[in-house]
Parts: sequence; structure tokens; C-alpha cells
Amino acid sequence: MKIADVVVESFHSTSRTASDEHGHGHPAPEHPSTQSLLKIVTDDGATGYCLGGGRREVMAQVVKPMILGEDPFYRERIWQHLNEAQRIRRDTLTDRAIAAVDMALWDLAGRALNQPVYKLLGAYRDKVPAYASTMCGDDMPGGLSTPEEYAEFAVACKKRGYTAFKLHTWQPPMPGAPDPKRDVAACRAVREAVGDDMVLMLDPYHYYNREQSLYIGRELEKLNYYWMEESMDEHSMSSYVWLTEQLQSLHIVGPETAEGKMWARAEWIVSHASDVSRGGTGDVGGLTPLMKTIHLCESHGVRLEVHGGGPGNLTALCAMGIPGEYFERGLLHPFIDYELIPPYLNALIDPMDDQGNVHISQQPGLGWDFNWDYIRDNTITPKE
Ligand code: LLH
Ligand code: MG
Repeated sequence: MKIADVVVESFHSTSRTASDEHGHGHPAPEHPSTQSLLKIVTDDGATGYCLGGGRREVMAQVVKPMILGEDPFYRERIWQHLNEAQRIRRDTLTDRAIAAVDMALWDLAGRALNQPVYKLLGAYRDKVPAYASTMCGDDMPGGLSTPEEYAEFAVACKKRGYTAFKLHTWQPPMPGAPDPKRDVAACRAVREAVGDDMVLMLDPYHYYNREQSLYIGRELEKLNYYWMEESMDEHSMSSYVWLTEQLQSLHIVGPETAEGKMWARAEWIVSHASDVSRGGTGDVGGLTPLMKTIHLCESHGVRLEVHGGGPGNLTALCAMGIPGEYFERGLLHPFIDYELIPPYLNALIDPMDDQGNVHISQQPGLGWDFNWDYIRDNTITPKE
């Protein structure tokens, strides 16, 4: 079996979110959008997919020449090859691009072997508790514009079955952001509204200084919060060593966005820069390095909380024998019906029961159940 083609197809769809000028997502009126689908095809017709997977030019001009003719089951060799090439091609061959290729290869393996990927990796569980992960704060009345609105939304999420809730609070360009006191006020309002039996976490503005982070952390300890992530620029690892030392019951979780794949996570572990490690498929360059990171954490007796949703992250969670306690479900907002199935899928990839557990798909591959009729009818180019 040899890789015969690598192609990114695009199709028309609709979206109910839009990014602000800093890139944070917020609700928006439904509008046309474009989706991309990376396809890796073999000479005998086996295919693997990654939804949202990479830019067409990068896949066609950089990745395809590198992996054409390779056995798609040589994921490790392909990953090492792409990772080495990234040193020179950092502008195009990003961690997310490498991740898309790796995910499509895992999806291909699952489809070819007729197994869900978490079982190929060595399954540990079939469902994972989810936390409700909010969008960043906004200035939309009735949305996430005040501490009280966060509190109302947390109560609604608890009613839906979530046992845990994570606030993303206000970040620039939102008026008044960043503001540590307003962040704490939102955290306090949520704790008071949901009571003591809901697990709560915070992901605030990512560029607070040490004193601001410590202030927020100490207030969260009083409110019995479980963890806080990325309150400072993660390039300053020593700031995280300092913060982690100062706080007792509140767990510092990271790094999330710091570059460096599993190597950066190893440095954070040996430096005691966080209590719990973090990473998602998009942050570390795919499912292959995410599993390496998980096993690295396991051998150090450190937990890892998986960043982000999607089938690769759910797959990792269902194949890891250490906590990973939660699947990050979202990003959620009072104005958005997250349970609505996108038109290009037949089912959500992360269906959640009334007890707040997300169940992993038993379909072969990573779990995308594509609505091929919709995709075919809306394909932009190339037309099949
Ligand atoms: O800043 C944002 O929009 C969110 O924090 C986003 O990056 C989210 O993926 C995150 O950090 N989750 O934990
Ligand atoms: Mg985060």
C-alpha cells in the first residue's frame, strides 16, 4: 500500500461563529463559510480524512512531494520526516499542518483495518466526562458580557448534565479587558450559582503578569476552583515555576500553546513549571506526538489534560491510562446550540449523555461520520 495522492478539498457550508481581531471566536448570525477536508489516498483506494485539515497549497506543494509513495502505515517515519523539514519550512509546515497529516494517516489506518483508532492505540475507556468550555467573554447582552451571565450559563450547563465548567473570560479587544478583578468576579458568581458540587476551572487573559496571576490564583483557591491555565505568556517557563510554587490547592495546567511539542512538555515537567501537563493534537503536531506526550507524563507520574475537542483529542483520551480527566467540549455560548449537527456530518463527534459523559464513536477511523451527499453537492474545487 502506497500513498498515491494528498489533496485538500473545499466545500461551502454555514457558520454561526466569527473571530474577533485577536482570533477569539464569538457567536455571529449564520453566514456562508468554507470548510476544508484533507484526503490522503492510497494506490489501492484506502482513504484517510482530516476535517479542517490544512491549506491546499501547503499540502500540494510541501507535504505531497514528501510523502508520495510512502506506506501510510509508516506514520512514525512520516512524522519524523515532516518534523525535521519543519526547521526550514516553519512558515508553511506548521504544527497544525503536520497534525492534519498525522490525523489523516491514523484515520486511514482505522478505516483500512475496520477499527476505531482508540482501539488500535490500545483502548482504555469508551466514554469521558466532559467539561463545558465557554467562549471568551464578550459585550453581547444576554451572552457572556457580565459575571451574572456566566453564572446563568453555568447553571444551564449543569442542568444539561455537565459536571465541570471552564470559563474563558474577557480578552482584548473586548472593552475593559483584561481585568483580573472582573475575571475573579465572574468566577465567584459562577461558584455561588452552581454550588460546591461542580468542578470549576479558569482560562483567563493569556498575558497577565506574575502578580496578577497570583492574585487570581489565590482568589480561585478561596472559591475551590480546580485548575487555572495559561494566565501568563508560556514562553516564560520560570514565571510558571514561580506561580506553581506559590499556589497550594489550585492546579496550574500547562503548557497549552507553547511550541516544542513533547520536548517542551518534558522541560516543563522536569522544571516543575505546572502541576498538570497539557496538549492537544493541534498543539503538539498530531495524535502520534500527543500519545508520546501522554506516555511521557505517565512515566513521570504527571497528569495531562487534553486541550481542545475533536476526534483526535477524544481518541487520545480514550486510549490513555492516566488522567486526562476531562474532554473539553465547546467552545460553548448561550447563543449557540452546540448539539446541532453540522450539515456536513451525520452525527456529532462528541455526543454527550445526561450525566455529562462524551461517548466515542465505534466507527472505523477517528470517528468523523461524513454526510457525503452534502459535501459532494457543495464541493468548490476540485469537483469529484
Ligand atoms: O483564547 C481563546 O479563544 C481560547 O482560550 C482558546 O484558545 C481555547 O482553545 C483554549 O484555550 N482552550 O483551553
Ligand atoms: Mg486554554
